[in-house]
Amino acid sequence: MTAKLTAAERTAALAELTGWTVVPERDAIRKSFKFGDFVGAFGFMTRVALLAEKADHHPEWSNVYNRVEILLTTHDASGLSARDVALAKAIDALLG
Ligand code: HBI
Repeated sequence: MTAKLTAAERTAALAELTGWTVVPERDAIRKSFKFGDFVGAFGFMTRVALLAEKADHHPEWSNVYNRVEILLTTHDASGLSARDVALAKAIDALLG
């Protein structure tokens, strides 16, 4: 069972992330990405999918042409956990 982050832990975690915003009604974090075209967006999604599978932790996400919206929360914990923060960091690392 993954534990939800406390308010202090969440604040500290968000300080280490760039561009991720809290979605209070979901106890989640969300970030939007924009690419040159659909292929760039889908290639990014492919790489994120491999990260997610390796982490056994999966995003809630959407794609419209060159844009990708990613929301991270932990279903097992009904809220934000360290797994979400770790995946967010790994996703950001894909873009350098
Ligand atoms: N992804 N976001 C998210 N939250 C989860 O709780 C979760 C997951 N991916 C897989 C997973 N849990 C595992 O527990 C599976 O065995 C269900």
